[in-house]
Amino acid sequence: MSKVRFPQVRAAHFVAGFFVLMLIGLLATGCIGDTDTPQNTLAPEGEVAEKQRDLFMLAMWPALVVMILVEGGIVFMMLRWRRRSNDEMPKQTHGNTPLEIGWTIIPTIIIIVFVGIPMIPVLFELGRDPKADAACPAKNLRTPYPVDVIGQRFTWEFEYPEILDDQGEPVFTTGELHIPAQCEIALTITSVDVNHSFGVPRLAGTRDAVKGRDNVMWIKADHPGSFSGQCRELCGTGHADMVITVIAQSEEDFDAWSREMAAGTKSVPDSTSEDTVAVESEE
Ligand SMILES: [Cu+2]
Repeated sequence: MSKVRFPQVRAAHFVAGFFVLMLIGLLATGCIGDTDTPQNTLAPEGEVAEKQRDLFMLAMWPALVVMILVEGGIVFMMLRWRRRSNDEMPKQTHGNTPLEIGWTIIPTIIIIVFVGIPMIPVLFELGRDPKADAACPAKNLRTPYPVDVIGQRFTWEFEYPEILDDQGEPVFTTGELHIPAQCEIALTITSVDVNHSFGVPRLAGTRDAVKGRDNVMWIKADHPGSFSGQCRELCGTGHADMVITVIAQSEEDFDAWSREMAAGTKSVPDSTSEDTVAVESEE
């Protein structure tokens, strides 16, 4: 009887396998590395995002090799030693201590040496406090250039302690963060209501905005341009509207913008609404 059913079972397996492969293919299209998408983490344009991308690659390539070896081994063994029609029961074995110790210790050593140890200095560099930046081309600016980031339902407000208006108060923008390009920026991130998360993928990973807490992170844009981001912590009905546009400006442009803001001749919030795809340079 099983001989009659066998081809049908096989066909069903083939169809199921085919659909699983199609589904994986469909899902994989979401990973297409189109570098023109504005929030592509894998196309960094700032030092922090570059280091984070490198960390990701450092973990991903060994993981890919392991996956191919393990999955390849499983498929090979399934095919090589599958049950053929009327095979007798094969010899039964239970455990192999030297093998098990070997495949526990060797991969652990490989991961510690090739992934763990190289990651440690990068993690400390990413997590360090913002520091003065001798490479910043705008010599008249204090570095790290400080900006306070305040998340609130459903906008981002950016306060510039270095730019004071005629009342001596720091100026602010909403939705748009202006920074000098190629200079280290010290962001102090907080919230006035629920938790939010500040994230501009081409410049850096995310940092939570939590009421009553100041979370500090440093960012640096490689060149003048516009970089898009958004709140990455579901914070309510207007969450999707909490977009961020970072405008990195050349020394002269940032200086001119700062003076306009201080003089109150620049409308607040800033009205620039060009596309937020990162551009090579914006003069
Ligand atoms: Cu939010």
